[in-house]
Amino acid sequence: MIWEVLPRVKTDLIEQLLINRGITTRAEKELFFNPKLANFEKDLQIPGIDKAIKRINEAISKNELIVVFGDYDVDGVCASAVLYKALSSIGAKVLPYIPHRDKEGYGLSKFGLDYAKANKAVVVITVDNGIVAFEQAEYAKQLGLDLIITDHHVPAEKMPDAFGIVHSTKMCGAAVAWCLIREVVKKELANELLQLVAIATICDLMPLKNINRSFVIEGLKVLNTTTNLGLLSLISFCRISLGKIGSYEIGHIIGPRINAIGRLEHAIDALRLLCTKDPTKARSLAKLLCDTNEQRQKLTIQAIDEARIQVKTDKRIHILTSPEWSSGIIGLIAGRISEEYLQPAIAISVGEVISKGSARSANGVNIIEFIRECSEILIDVGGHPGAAGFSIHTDKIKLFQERLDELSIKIPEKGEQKLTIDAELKGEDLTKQLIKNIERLEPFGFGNSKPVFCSHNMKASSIRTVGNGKHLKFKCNNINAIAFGMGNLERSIREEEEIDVAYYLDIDDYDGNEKVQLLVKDIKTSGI
Ligand SMILES: [Mn+2]
Repeated sequence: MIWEVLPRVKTDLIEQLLINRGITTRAEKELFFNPKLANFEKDLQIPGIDKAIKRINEAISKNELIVVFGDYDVDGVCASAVLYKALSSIGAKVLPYIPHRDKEGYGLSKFGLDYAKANKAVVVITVDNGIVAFEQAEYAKQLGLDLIITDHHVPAEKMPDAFGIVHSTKMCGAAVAWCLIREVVKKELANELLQLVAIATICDLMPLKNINRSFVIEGLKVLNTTTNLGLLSLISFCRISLGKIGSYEIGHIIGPRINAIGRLEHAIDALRLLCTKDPTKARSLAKLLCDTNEQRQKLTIQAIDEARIQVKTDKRIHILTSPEWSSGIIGLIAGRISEEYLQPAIAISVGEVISKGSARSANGVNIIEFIRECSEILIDVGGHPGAAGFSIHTDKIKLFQERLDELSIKIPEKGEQKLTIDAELKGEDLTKQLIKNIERLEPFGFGNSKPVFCSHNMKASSIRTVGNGKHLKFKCNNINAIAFGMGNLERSIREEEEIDVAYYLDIDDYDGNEKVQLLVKDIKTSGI
């Protein structure tokens, strides 16, 4: 692994970390450390809100049914919950609708619009989808439905012909939905709903800067004292503690469980969890989400093993297919393969007539643009520069593979894996106080990554493995260090040898006794 240490331009470490994250001016720094949503009023006022609210108020006064058309991922589910709770609170008649991932697929569909019509709805509001639903918008018109699209995905050259559009790419879908209703609901409810926006912002991998940092910080405050019965049950099932939930817990523990049910079953149960007022139901739904997540984990591990067998390492894009893979996990397969092989990857769940694909970027490729170059072969395609999804007629997969192979000469050859390091530290710098100072930059996540440091010539001692030989535990200049998944290095490091380590700084509070700990990302010794 190549260590790329960012150039040191400031003596003060915090200043340096800010520069590394693109925060350079005084104004940017101010915003970073005072991340109040009120500072982003301009971004919150998305065009189209007034017209949409007028139509919603008309629906309320005429007692018309509104269908909220969501999506099955965390953002889509949270966005649906935001709108459902908000609209219900102001007296609207609301019916939420979340499509089935396998049977209906992503986004607004004729099927869904027929469902709305059959239920005598007059207004349909999409959340986290719809910005490229051209035909569906036409169809909604034919059915006499007033369609309001709220979305944050990348639009095509033109916008669909809908009654109203509320669109911003600056935030996640749940945040766009929140912007729509924030001024028409009670202040307390608007504030309470921010916890759902925070969960969605993190899980939809919005860069945690500017307005998204504000959404997460304000939402985390609410989440850490939440009274939402579903979230409380989920939190207790996952054995995490209220008051200690940060971006890590959302991204790695809460998010995957909300997602899993939509991957394998139906995401409507995740929406039910977020909306239920019945404690018994909250518990049974939380258990269902956790059980489904375990099943999802097993399936993913197996599928990734199968995908690895198909990888040809000289390719610049990996296109992997199987009729066995559920469309709910192909995004996870593509994600893992692109990470491991440092090139973009596409995983396709092959169906009898129609197949579903999911793509993840790597090596700087704008994957949605890249795939859109073959959009005439595909049934539909949507997404972001980092991740995209599409559907394709199964008999066209071969052609699609060939075309992408041809196009892939534009992708640079993969380099050696790089580890970007924020700064070099000396052994004596590694104090609890330093870690506390760095905590001011939290929450970490996409776009504001947890700082990585390196130290040279650190004396290794007490070297041993833990977790059945999987992980390596040792001391570096007498500071505890753990290297997850590096148990195999046990024999490559000698006691008292001087090594170079790259790591995250962490506080280990085992026994209630706070100690500095290095979470090691890479080790260099004279022998490796
Ligand atoms: Mn989204």
